[in-house]
Amino acid sequence: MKVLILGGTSEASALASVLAERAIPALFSYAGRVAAPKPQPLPTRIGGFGGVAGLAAFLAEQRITHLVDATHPFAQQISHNAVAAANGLGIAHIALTRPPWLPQAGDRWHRVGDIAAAVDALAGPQQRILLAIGRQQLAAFAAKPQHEYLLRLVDAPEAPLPLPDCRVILDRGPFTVEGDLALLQAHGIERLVCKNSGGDGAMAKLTAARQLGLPVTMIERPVTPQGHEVHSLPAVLRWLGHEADRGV
Ligand code: 3Y8
Ligand code: NAP
Repeated sequence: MKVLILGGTSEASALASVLAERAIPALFSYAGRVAAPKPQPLPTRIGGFGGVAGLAAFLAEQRITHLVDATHPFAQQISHNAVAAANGLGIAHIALTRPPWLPQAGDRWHRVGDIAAAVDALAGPQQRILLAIGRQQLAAFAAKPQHEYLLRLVDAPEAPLPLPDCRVILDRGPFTVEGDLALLQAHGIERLVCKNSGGDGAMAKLTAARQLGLPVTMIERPVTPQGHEVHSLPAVLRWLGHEADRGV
């Protein structure tokens, strides 16, 4: 057995730790989106593969037997490529994803289908907005320049930002409720805009928004064919035939 984990999420890191502890032969892969990705306890490669063909060639040359797609639910392209490359080679594939968040009592969510709908929803008068969607899709919000945006980014922006009135805080999660409460209050945030990423690593801001009674524009995730999909680490270990070991 030799596993390739397509990473970039808390769940991918947790899986990498378990495989390393159990000395299960495995490799870890990042896209190379941030300057210093979190180190992993597995041999790690950073950068794109070169589409489906590049990923298939990597799987073949590395003699990967099990492909685990533990990428983020908004990372659509890599997930599509993973299914296509695994099917093409006839190797085992599983997607480890986390269920979307659901609104709870006290939440003031406005759910939209994509980034463009989130931008359209900001047509009102100026607000102080925490735009917690990372860096890749900021340009769309230039269509609503009237707002004061607070951006949370992993790395300092290299190019000028596309928003006329914005401030940047540099931070990588997982985040805490205390930290996000303090952030929202310190900046007088009146609305959050975020992706329905699921999981625990980015949920703190929603709990903080609920406590402060703030509205949230929630961008629902795209539909991506994941093939065989599970939502827990034990389910992946069972699939790998390693559930018999110590409990997780
Ligand atoms: C490079 C690798 C771990 C993984 C930690 C999770 C949690 C913290 C919350 C907010 C939301 C956002 C963003 C976010 C979170 C975890 C997880 C998660 C959201 C790192 C990482 C990589 C990335 C890429 C980065 C994106 C950006 C998205 C910031 C590592 C830290 C907004 C997604 O500057 C950029 O270009 C950043 C790009 C893709 C989305 C975007 O479009 O900008 N993640 N994030 C991965 C690679 O190269 O393959 O250093 O850990 C990983 C994590 N980010 O092991 O602890 O599990 O999701 N990541 C979102 O959910 O909306 C922040 O601020 O409240
Ligand atoms: P994406 O749009 O689905 O993928 C674009 C291209 O990036 C892929 O075709 C592939 O390039 C490369 N790629 C993506 N993930 C990779 C990985 N783990 N290893 C090697 N190459 C990878 O991906 P994305 O949304 O930019 O996400 C990039 C990374 O950030 C992923 O690891 C993801 O888990 C993480 N992340 C993304 C988000 C988000 O909001 N999108 C949030 C948190 C974490 P080639 O075609 O050249 O192979």
